[in-house]
Amino acid sequence: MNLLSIGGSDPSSGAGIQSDVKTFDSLNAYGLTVITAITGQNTSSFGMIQPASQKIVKNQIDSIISDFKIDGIKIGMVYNSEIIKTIYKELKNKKIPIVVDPVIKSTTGGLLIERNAIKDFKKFLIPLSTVITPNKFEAEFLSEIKIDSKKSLQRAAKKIQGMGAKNVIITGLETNDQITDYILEQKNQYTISGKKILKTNHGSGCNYSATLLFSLANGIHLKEAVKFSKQFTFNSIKNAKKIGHGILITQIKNKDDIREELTHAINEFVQIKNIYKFIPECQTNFVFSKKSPRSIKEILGVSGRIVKTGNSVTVAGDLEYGGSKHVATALIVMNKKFPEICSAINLRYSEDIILKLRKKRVIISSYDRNDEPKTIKNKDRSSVGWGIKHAIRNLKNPPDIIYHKGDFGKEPMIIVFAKTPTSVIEKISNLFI
Ligand code: PXL
Repeated sequence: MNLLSIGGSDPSSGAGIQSDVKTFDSLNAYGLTVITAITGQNTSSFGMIQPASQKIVKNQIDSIISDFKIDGIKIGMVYNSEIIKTIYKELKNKKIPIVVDPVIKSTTGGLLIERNAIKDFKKFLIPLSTVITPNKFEAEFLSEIKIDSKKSLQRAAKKIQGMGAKNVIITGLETNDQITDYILEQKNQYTISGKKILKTNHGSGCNYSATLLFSLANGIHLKEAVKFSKQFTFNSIKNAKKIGHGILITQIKNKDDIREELTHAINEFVQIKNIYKFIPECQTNFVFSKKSPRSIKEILGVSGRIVKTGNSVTVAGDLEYGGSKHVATALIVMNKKFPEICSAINLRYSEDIILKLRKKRVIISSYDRNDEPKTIKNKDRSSVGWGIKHAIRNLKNPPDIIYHKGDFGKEPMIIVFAKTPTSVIEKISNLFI
């Protein structure tokens, strides 16, 4: 997914396009940027603004839209009328989600739009917006309505919608211990509240609108998109850090290293020569766990499994926490005794492969499903848990491989265990191929 942020450069990387690139990247979207203005600012004060010329704004947009398929656009700082009109001309026929974040003032006091550009902002940019995300101050400024009651809040949102925005979200309304967003859709209005977190910060508004764009570009309904953005922004404020001498900068720590490594390892796995020969009838799952998983919900796996398609192997589904049942259950049991083991994959059993493995320096264990107590057999998924527990009961070191030879109606199976998906791939390449 490619997302474009049109906005100002903030050299502290707390807000503006730098912040948006970080947010998009953390969500595995590719971030493109068009710079409307260069600001000089840090966490204590706001310095100069140098707007970009109309020509270079147009050229940046042309360069990007002629090359990339863009899935969504966020518009932040636009500064002057020339830039506003240029953006309008370039984007007026676009049929993708556009989130307009009407930034007016920075937390450190800089004016992010010229006063005499407000009229054109309303005339040209608000009508482009799928969603506009003013905070209370920005909503009051745009609507010229003081928000001090539910009625005035609704009137302000309605007035902004009347300027041409499809949906309006007035963000960050503070009540006792909650922070509430008011959402006005075309035929629907509601509020979404979350825990309040009081930390003066630089970046939360940008984090919110950038994640909102990400969700909308993924086709997620506005209500769910707002919930996601609120949670993401809450976390970014909770993790905010004092990086400069002034106010805190929000931190995006949404990067899922587990997902990244498993994705990479699965890509390697499907490319191993002749690997299709090791995919069992019930197909393969490849899992990677968070530290000390308490349930399979903390273990990432392929929801639709890795399947054999002729002489090749394809990933049929998405990576999801809870996406694997059996291999994940096996891993939980293994991880309880050997906490360093966090990844596993199931492969097709054959006597030949076990004979071959026995000649190598690996720890192999097995279990016999015929030894399994009846009470366990009748319970779904407890078989594999029992089997692994049984197979490792006398081991001092973690095994590389556990197999069983099947049972009536149950396919025999091999499970390869390792600390990480990368070392699972290493084991498969060294031992099986
Ligand atoms: O958070 C609003 C914002 C957007 N864009 C730029 C900014 C700021 C706030 O400082 O500097 C460039």
